[in-house]
Parts: sequence; C-alpha cells; structure tokens
Amino acid sequence: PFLLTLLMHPVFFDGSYWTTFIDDTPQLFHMVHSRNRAQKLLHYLADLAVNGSSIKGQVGLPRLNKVPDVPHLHDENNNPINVHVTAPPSGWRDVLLRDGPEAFAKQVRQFSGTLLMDTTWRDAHQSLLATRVRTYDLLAIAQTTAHAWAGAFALECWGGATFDVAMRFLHEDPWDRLRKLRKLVPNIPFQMLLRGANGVAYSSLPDNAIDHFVKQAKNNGVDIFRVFDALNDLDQLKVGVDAVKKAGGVVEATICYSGDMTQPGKKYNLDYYLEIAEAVVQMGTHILGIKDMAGTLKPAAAKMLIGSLRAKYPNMPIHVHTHDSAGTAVASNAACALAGADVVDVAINSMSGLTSQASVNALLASLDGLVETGVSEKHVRELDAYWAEMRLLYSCFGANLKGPDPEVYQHEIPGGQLTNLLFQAQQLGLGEQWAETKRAYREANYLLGDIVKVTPTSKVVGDMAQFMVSNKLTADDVRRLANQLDFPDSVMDFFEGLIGQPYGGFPEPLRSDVLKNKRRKLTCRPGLELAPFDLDAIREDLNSRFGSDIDECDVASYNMYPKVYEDFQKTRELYGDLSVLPTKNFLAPAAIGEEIEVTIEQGKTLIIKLQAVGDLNKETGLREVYFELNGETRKIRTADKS
Ligand code: 3PY
Ligand code: ZN
Repeated sequence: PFLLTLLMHPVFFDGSYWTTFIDDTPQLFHMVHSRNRAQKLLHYLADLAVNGSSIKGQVGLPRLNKVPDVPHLHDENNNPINVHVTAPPSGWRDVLLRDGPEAFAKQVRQFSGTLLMDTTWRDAHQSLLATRVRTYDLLAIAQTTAHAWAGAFALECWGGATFDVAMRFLHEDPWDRLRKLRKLVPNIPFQMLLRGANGVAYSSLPDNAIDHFVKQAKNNGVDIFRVFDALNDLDQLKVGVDAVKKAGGVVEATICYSGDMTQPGKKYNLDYYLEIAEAVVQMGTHILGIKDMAGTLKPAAAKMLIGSLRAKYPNMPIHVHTHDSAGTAVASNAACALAGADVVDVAINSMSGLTSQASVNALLASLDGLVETGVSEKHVRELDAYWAEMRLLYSCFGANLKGPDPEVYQHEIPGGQLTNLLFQAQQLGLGEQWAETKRAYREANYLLGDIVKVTPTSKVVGDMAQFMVSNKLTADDVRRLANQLDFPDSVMDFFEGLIGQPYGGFPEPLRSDVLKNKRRKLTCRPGLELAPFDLDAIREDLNSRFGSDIDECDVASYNMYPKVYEDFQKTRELYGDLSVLPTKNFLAPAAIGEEIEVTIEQGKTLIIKLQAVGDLNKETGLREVYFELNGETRKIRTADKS
C-alpha cells in the first residue's frame, strides 16, 4: 500500500521534478527515507545472519548478550539522580566558555590540588579494546558521565586512532560521534589527541589541511587539543599548535617521554626534556603536556621531571599522561601530583590498568588526605558498573594480557601497540613469537637510532621488528645487508624524513644504505614540500560522488583518509547509518525470534525480529532471510559468502 500511495501521488505520477516533490511533500519523503533506512539495516542484519561478523580484529562473540545497563548515580542522601531531567553540575567547560583559553589555563593552574582527565572514551579503549567502542555505547552513558565526572579537567574522547577506526571498522562517522556527545555533555571539556603535522593520520599533510581539520574539530565540539609530534620534532609540532591557536582551542603542546631518564647515559635525559619544554613554552602553549605513551615514567623520574618543570615554570599548567603497562601508573601519577602536576590521566576502573591508564579509584585512594582532585569517588565508582559490562561486550577485541609487563623498560612499546602486537602474536598461535617480537622491537629501536616511539614512529619500529623476526635477521645482519634488503614502506618513509627529523639525526651509514638511490633525504619538515590541498575542488568532487549533504567535516575526513572515507561512504550507501544498531547486534548474528529495538532518529523506533534464514539456493548462491519489521514481514536476499 505504501508504494502504491507513492506511485499514485499525482506529482510523482506525472513525472515532475523529484526535488520539488520532496520539498512539497516532506511527510511522504520521510516515509520513503525511513523505509529506505530500515531496508538498508535489514541488509546488514541479513548479511550478519548468513555470514557472521566481518569486523576486522574480532575473535569470537561478545561475552555479554544484552545492551549494558546504565547505572544510577546517587546523591549524598542516597537518592537516585535522574540524569535525563537534572542538568549536570557546572564544570571546567563553563569556565572555558566564560573566560577563554588563557584564563581557563590560569584557573587550572590555581586549582589547589591535581585535576583528573578521564581517558575512557579514547585512550583506554584504544589501548585495551583495539579502539572498537562504538558511538552507541558512549551515547548511552554520556549523560550519566556528565554528572559522574562533573569535576574532571576533561574527557578525552576523540582523535588518536578513534578517527580512523570509527570509519574503517565501525562504519560510523567520527564527527557525528563528537557532535552527539557534545550535546549530552555540556559541562566537561572535551580533549582530543592530535598528531601534530599528521593531524589524525600517519604522515604529514599540507598545512592548510591541518588548519582546516582543527577548525572543524573545534567547531564540532573539541575544546582542548593535546598536540604531539612522534619525534618531538618542534617544527612538526608547531604546525599543530598554530592550527589550534588559529581555531581558538586550548593548546596542550606535549613532549613525548621516552625510556627511563633516571638511568645514566640515556639519550633522553633531564637536559633534553628541559630543552624541549622551553621551546614548547616559547611556542605559546596554554598547557604543557608530558606524554608517557609506554608507561616507563617511574615515580622517581616523575618527581625529578615534574619537579624541575614546576620550579622552572611556576605559572604553566602541567598535564601528565602515562600508561600502566609496567603496573606503576598509580604510583607515577601520585608522584606527579605530589611534584606539582596540575592534571593527570586516569581511566574508569574496568577500563584501566595493563596497557591503559591508572584506575581512577586507585589513584583517588592513593591521594586521599593528600591531594584534592575535585572528582566524586562515589560517582565514578557507580559509573564503573557500566564499563564492567562493556568489557564483556567488547571482549572479542581484547588481547589476552593478564598482568603487568616489566619488560616495557627494555622494549618501550607504547600501550596501544603492545596490546596490538600481542594480539597478532596470539593469533599466530606462537607463544615464543611474542618474546621474540619484543626483543626485536628493542633491537630495531636502537638500530633506528633510539627514537621516540609513538604513532607513527612506533609503527616504523614495529614493522622493522616484524621484518627482522620474519627474515631471521639480527641488528648486525640488517646493518651489513641494508643495501640489499627490501625494507617495509614505513621504514623507508622514516629514513626519507617523511615523519620528521629525529633528535640527534638519522643513523649513518644505515640511512644511506636503506634509501639506496630510491628516496630523497629530507632535511626540513615534509609539509613544506607538499602543495596545499584545493579544498573547494575536493568538496565539489565529494559532492558529485557522494551526494549533496557533504560538509566540511566530510572534506576533512577525506583529507585524512581518502580511501577509508570512500569505503565508509560506500558501506553507508549499502547499509545506512550502522551506528544506531545495538553493539551486540552489530557484532553478532541475531538469534531466531530475537527482537532488536533500533532508534533511527528521535521518536522513530524500529522493532526488528529475525524470523528465519532460508536454505542456500545453490544456483544463485543466495539465501532468503525473513524479518518482521514493525509487524510486517520482510524478505531480504543475501549472498552466502561461505
Ligand atoms: C595515538 O597517536 O593514537 C596515540 O595514542 C599515541 O599515544
Ligand atoms: Zn596514551
């Protein structure tokens, strides 16, 4: 009856313009549109029912077979707080919006204790769950989080790997995530991780693309930008810092901490950090960041480094980030707080520890009676019930890491990469492969000149390590045979200078031997060699290929990841907006008879029930999958890929 109504509509029937038709009859258009959306989702669910999940990195099924419950927070009289009707308490974002970045930084510095940033929505799941946490699950807990973390310095919720993974594996739009979370969390600043001149990509982009990206990020909800360069290359760092300044964001220019500065003879020692810090302060940062991506900042080093910076820059807020890979993050964070850090990073308990950040409640207990944080111990504890379920829901992406890895002081693998490499070794089923990879990683690092290791340089070292393991090469072999070997692309890029200039220069003669005569030897930052992007032409091209609702955020996504963006658009064309599906139904086939509730927009809910999966038609390779959609039977033909 619906199609008939549509076809019998006089405007449609007489062939008038479709667009005019849409404008004049919006109610009919909306019906077509939502039927279309429903139909597309059924195609995804049918494919899942027939072929199982195709999400890369997923091993098995979620260990939670329901939508996680949202816990209640309780006030001081132990009455539940209805977070949907009660506005969240005012927070540091109110200060920022009222007073601007400089005054915000000043007030952060004046806070009598040490503030906390929660990394649960970014680094914690990047480090523990391969960055696979979906917008659906973040939105469900957002209002509760706005209450529970009201006193936080910030929520880290964007950037790093989340951008790429959202589009590539979750088939969702990272900008949409940002905007929706922003609406639900008005009171706490949002922080993102920006890889300096690389934006959120793995290599340099033209400066105008970085400026454009950062402007969209600021306009769509990011307040504070942690900007780093993977080699602490100041020219590369400055590209990101300048972009944030132009966009009006809070700049947290960050020094990457590497190794253990307390050991004698280390390349990255106190003098090195003080020299870089001075340059970063001169760049005009609002906040000075220290980023210990591997978790090798021991308490003694924390005391020395933060204590020295505190004394030298009494007015500069200092924000420290560390990982718990060696099991010392709580102790290190406490040492930072006692040495005068203004902000340290923690994660909600069920998403903390191991390669993630320190547990919030462990740190609160450690600082109890010593340092104020402004965070409610009870509320974050109550919030944790949600994340305990989330760990089960996303268990199919976790590496089987059981405890701290004290070898991190030797191999210095960043948290996220450590889980990733372990996961790969476990997939190969070779126990000894893991020990070998870690050993090779350490050797590869020294071979490359003992570089700072974090995305994208950590990938260079990781690729080199895997290259050495798979070709059974020692560091000496590599040096000796360098001009005959075919190195991974990332290693070639590094030696060419496409990732920036390492402190102390490139190792020679290895650089020349690796590059042979195939690549240049850049001595300046790579962005200087790149022609600016023609943003108008890119927008027009995307418009012509993907429809007229392309906006500046699409242009920015395409600039960062052209191929990933194109694939994302194609998947969207096929299946619609998949971010509306509950996670268990995104990851695992529905059971026969299972009802799935999907809200495709406010007030519009679909009830989908999988009724049956038909036999394979051997001639066509198709199966018929039967659903009930809001009470009506629908049949979807799906290719059986087995
Ligand atoms: C990233 O760049 O994604 C990182 O998490 C670096 O620590
Ligand atoms: Zn980190």
